[in-house]
Amino acid sequence: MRPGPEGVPWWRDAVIYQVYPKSFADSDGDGVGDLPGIVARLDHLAWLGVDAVWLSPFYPSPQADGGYDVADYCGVDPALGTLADLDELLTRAHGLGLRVLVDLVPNHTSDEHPWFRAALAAPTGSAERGLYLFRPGSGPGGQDPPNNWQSIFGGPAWSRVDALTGRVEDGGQWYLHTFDARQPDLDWESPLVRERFEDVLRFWLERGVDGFRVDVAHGLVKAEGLPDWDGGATAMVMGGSAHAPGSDVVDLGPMFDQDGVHDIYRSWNRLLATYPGDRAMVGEACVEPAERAARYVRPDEMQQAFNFPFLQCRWDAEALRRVVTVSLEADGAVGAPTTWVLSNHDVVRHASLLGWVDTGRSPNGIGADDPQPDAALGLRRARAAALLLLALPGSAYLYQGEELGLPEHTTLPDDVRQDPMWFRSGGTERGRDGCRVPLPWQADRPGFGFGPTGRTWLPQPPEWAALAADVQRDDPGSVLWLYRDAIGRRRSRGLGSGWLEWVRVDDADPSGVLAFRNRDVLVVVNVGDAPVAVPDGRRVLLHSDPAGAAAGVVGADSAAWVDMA
Ligand code: TEU
Repeated sequence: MRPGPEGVPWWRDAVIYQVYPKSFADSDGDGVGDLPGIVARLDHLAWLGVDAVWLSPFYPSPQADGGYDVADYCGVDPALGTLADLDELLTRAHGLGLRVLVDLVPNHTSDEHPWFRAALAAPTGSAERGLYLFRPGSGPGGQDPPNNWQSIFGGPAWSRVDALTGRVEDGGQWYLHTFDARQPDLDWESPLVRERFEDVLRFWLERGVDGFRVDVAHGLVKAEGLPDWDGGATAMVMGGSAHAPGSDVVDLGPMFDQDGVHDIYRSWNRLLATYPGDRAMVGEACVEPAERAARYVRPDEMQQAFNFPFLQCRWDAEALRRVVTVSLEADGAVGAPTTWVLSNHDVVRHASLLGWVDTGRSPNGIGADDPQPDAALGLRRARAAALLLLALPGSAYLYQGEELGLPEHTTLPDDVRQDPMWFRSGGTERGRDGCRVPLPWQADRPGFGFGPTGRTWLPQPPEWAALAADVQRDDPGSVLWLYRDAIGRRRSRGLGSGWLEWVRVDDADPSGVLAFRNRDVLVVVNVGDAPVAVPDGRRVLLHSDPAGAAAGVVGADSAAWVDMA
């Protein structure tokens, strides 16, 4: 594996590529991606030049939430492969110099997890029930939920136990599920839950994983007494986009960002430290403001947390400058590297979000009858955004397919949708299927070469033919090559471990241009309308727009790296 500078752990400046296993590559032709499919395509990631892979859940799961409903934390879903396949994946990835992070889903299990099955079978007040948040209902006979919390996917966050067991229980028992009803929340006040998860961590660390992505890291501990909350559910979802970065503390309610969560990460930090090789954790802590999120990456907690305010930021120079500055300051204050991310499996792909004039919107999915983004504008901006993302100091997260410039599937037929958000919202939220469509590898093969039979568990948009990986490999002007070149230069110039200094490009309108120095590279991102000239006599290392490169300018919605050495 690439040696870091002496004593500097690999994750501080890593480029980490998120694989959503069901949609990356299919080896057996059933239309669902799998672990052998990933193994067969690892050379793509090595060629791209990333440092690590984060695998979204591949565990046994009824797939009520795309695998984030885990029925066995120490296994592999038979549809995705076997533990031996996972071992093979680790060996092959490590052989190619790629680290591997696996997804840990500790806030909730699947309703089919044996722990929950046992809890349902056991009586009220039993030790088995103690692993989860079972509570008596309110109102006469416990007919109403214990409190007014709403599920993030829509509807109440509580479901009745008797609906599952068919047994009437005194006081009408309910169980809490922050997400789908098939994802019961664990009770992290229970020492047994803590013990069992430490075993899960050990299981994977011993198998050789390099660390964990921690799902809903801000949600494990709930406020004592589970008090009512009138803030609704939307405010919890990644904080929404209403709050400016750097704003005051945002109350996320009694279900999120409780002080008690930090004890858990401190204990996991100690556990990881007993294994060799800089094992790391990255937290999905949807917490604002940045200072509050930085508490998850204090020296004795997790190594990284996702930078959701950056992902949600408008295409606006002032807003971007602000979110970058605030993030660097907040993480810098605790000695942690900042992370940068544009897309993941929960949000509309940024090549589509950036194709709207109003880039401040972040809907939960796009449907055929919604206003459609401008694909050409989105792609142009996505190319520029890639040069911003990969020039920033710290660690960068890529979501599978963004290196191909893939847009969201914005016209998926509603009858193929699978996201529980679509069902629980009664069809008012399209959900996240549009960013989870199987990848196009080969333009002229059925299913764009996703697997051997052409089957794909979600249909691919026909326009993806032009974006297939094999077509882009043959085109040095493609998005794929832009990502590869940027990752290579980022490494050779040490940008990930560099530092940022905002500068002005002399003839630029400062309101539309983002310009900074990182080591000996000048980065110019033009989100305005007026073109900016490249400084005289300086060589352009990378440009998101070939026409601008030829003309020696950075035009609207483009970006360049300029050599200042
Ligand atoms: O997401 C946590 C989370 O807060 C989500 O509500 C997220 O903000 C939302 O999907 C955005 O639309 C994690 C996983 O990333 C997600 O895929 C899972 O569905 C969720 O946890 C439950 O495990």
